[in-house]
Amino acid sequence: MLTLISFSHYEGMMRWDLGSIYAKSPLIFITIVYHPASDRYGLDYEYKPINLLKNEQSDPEYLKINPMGYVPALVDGDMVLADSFAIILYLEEKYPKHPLLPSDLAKKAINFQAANIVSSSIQPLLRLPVMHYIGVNVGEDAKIQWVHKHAAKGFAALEILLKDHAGKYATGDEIFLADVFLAPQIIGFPERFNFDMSDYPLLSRLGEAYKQVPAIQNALPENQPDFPSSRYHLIVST
Ligand SMILES: N[C@@H](CCC(=O)N[C@@H](CS)C(=O)NCC(=O)O)C(=O)O
Repeated sequence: MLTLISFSHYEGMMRWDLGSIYAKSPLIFITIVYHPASDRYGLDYEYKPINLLKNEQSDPEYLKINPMGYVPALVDGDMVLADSFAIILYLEEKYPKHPLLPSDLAKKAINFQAANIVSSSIQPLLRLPVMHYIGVNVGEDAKIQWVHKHAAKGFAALEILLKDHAGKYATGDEIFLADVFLAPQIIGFPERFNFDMSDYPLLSRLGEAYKQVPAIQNALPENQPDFPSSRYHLIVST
């Protein structure tokens, strides 16, 4: 049995409801790929939420799993692995039945590049500690400007990169690695951050296509076991 350790949706969504800026977790990268309800990528796993707002990622027990103190992490028997990219590539080789990387070398390279734009050049800049630092040292208003600036830069690069490769999805008519990283970055982002997507027609179209994919629907925060049943209760309880 695989154990996936990732952030608690309960706390993550609580912050969104309260209007704070919160970047969507790489957790969703993994759940999209390996959600048990997904026909294509289904793998059974146990899910252990980590409460980031209670700083559980810095708990000494968790630091034994990932000394970086980030989620997600994966435990597979004796194998302990952290970082979405490493986890996905590990599972890709261990369970090659439904590959997320195309065999065509050029297409594979585009997938790596697009996934890396999200995981290295967008997501880390929108992380909770970065937002916290900006809020404290620059000002609350600067957070949204920061998010817009760095999302716009990454989104513009993705539009150019994918324009000659996209089909129904980022690099053709099948879901590949690039889509697994793009979906969580695009879905919900414009609403959450009041971000105008009109300069990014390709990404907008991909976002709509992703929302129709059952595995992606299953991976949305509201479909996770720790998502609160009542947002009202959630807000009051804070
Ligand atoms: N490169 C890592 C980044 C992981 C990451 O940024 N995780 C965030 C959640 S979105 C986290 O654990 N934040 C806790 C913290 O910053 O203290 C990956 O892709 O897995």
